Amino acid sequence: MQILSFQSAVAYGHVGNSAAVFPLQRLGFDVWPVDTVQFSNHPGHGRWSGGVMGADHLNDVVGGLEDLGLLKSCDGILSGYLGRPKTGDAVLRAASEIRMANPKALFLCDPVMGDDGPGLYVKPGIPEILAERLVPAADVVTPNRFELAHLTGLPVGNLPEAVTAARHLMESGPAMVVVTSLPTGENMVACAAVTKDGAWAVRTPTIAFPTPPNGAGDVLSALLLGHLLRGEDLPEALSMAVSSLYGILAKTREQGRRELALIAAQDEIALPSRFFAPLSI
Ligand code: PXL
Repeated sequence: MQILSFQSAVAYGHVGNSAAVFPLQRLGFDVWPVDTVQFSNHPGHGRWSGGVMGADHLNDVVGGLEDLGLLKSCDGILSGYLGRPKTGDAVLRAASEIRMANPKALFLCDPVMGDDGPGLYVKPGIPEILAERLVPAADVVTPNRFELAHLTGLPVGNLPEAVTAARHLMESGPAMVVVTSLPTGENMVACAAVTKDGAWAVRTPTIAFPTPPNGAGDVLSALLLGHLLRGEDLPEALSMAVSSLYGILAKTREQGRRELALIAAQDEIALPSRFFAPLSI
């Protein structure tokens, strides 16, 4: 199975495509990364260099895949950090081409725009293109708590509020919403999965870091798409993705790393050592 992935790339560390590609490969997928930016490292390190890819360049790359007739053979499309609003056009063009050839292809859009703490961290215009065009076109969206509140204008402080806001977001198009980074009680964090048929939560202990690694959300959305494409239902797919991510974070903490220990923890991707089950909520 083949997945086209539009995300950032960093030379050092693991965010965007540099966080998503390897886990999907480890699950057995062929991944075609289209890099929306190329940075030296994640901006969270304080300094970085590199730049954002132009819309013409991205359209050119997508056009090259189209010319060879390759998009027809994609089973999934993943989008994350966009870099600039126009990047959304290249993603939508590829998604509609893939869908025409393969109506069963899944489009997972991670509406990357901000988080608690930093607030909105993307260029002006990106939240709008995500809300108005990419989220409505996607089958699955994976906002964090902050992003869901921003997209819906609703409070998202706990699981019931997350389910209500997710159902509101589903009215714009996506059939599945996964909300990440929900605080639930003492030293626990939850993800919620919502469809029209039900809602589930997967809870894990919080792992405390001196400086939390970036890219955990990018690994989660990649693994979620991978498990959905393997044919798992949403709650099972989320449970596997969260369990693998927990194993990766635990290894990262154990090794005292600032960047995700993706390679060292690769067996957690294939078979998580601790399994967190989905509970109906
Ligand atoms: O993890 C999301 C992400 C991906 N890529 C880049 C980022 C961020 C979040 O800040 O800056 C370049």
